[in-house]
Amino acid sequence: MALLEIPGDLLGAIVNSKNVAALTGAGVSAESGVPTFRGKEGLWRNFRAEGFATPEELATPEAFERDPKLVWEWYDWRRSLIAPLKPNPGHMSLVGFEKRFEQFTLVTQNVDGLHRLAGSADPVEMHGNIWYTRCVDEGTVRENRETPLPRLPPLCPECGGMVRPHIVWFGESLQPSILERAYKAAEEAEVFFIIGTSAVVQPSASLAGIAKNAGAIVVEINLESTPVTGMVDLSLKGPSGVILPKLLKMIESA
Ligand code: BJW
Repeated sequence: MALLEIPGDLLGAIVNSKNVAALTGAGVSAESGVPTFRGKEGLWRNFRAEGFATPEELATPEAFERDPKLVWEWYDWRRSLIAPLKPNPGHMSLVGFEKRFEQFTLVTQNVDGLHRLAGSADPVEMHGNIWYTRCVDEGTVRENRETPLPRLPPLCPECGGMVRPHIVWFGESLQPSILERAYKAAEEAEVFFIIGTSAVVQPSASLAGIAKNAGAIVVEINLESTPVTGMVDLSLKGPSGVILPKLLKMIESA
């Protein structure tokens, strides 16, 4: 296996780090078959919903208020698409990082649950999880893996009210405890990886800058350049399912 081109002093610093964090995005799950959001094959470009000017509008509380059935149809379709998919070597390598470093925090924007399925112990899921629902009236969060769902929108088994996907939509605040964990990981990391994300959605995209300002080495893994590429210490261009296993091997054998 051809190794990655990483300056020796940088590799040495990564190898000797005790506290490491990673932020992942849709690109990490792309090689498992989960569509990304942006780009020409992305969900936003290829999904059209009647009555909505742009598909992004579907991921808003206003859309759910206006047409909960339509929003749930979109999620039901995505759940059915994701259900049979398996973690790829990128997800598996991040489990390896967790074992290799004394402290490793995995922060993800992904809602597909593939990091957990791979074996990552406690990923910080910034945007929620597609396999959980939340009662609109009571706020109770429940795991629900049924695909397809027998009734859209699904109802709360306790109060009979409507449930929504346990996902953070545009304009909604992230859960404070989740945000706190993500900021802490970025502030305390000696090395911060930003992997497979277009780095345009806030507040997630700000984590790399927070880590950099706090003195971390920032390493980006992506197929292409993003708004953070100019400030990273190392940019590794390529599929994360190929780059991460190589990186893990280099770290383990250094
Ligand atoms: C590969 C690869 C391979 C491909 N290997 N790489 C400050 C400034 C401006 C706006 C805001 C701001 N603060 C907040 C906002 C508003 C908004 C926002 O950020 N908007 C921007 C788009 C402009 N943010 C919010 O509303 C957030 N809430 C919030 O901040 O509340 C407080 C507040 C509200 C309003 C104003 C101010 C403050 C909530 C954001 C929730 C985002 N939710 C979504 C949808 C969830 C729905 C669902 O999944 O069903 O989460 S948006 C969507 O984007 C999804 C993703 O998690 C997120 C990030 O996408 P990601 O992961 O980066 O995917 P892509 O597709 O964009 O990129 C894939 C990348 O992978 C590409 O770079 C490829 O090259 C790469 N790739 N294959 C490696 N094999």
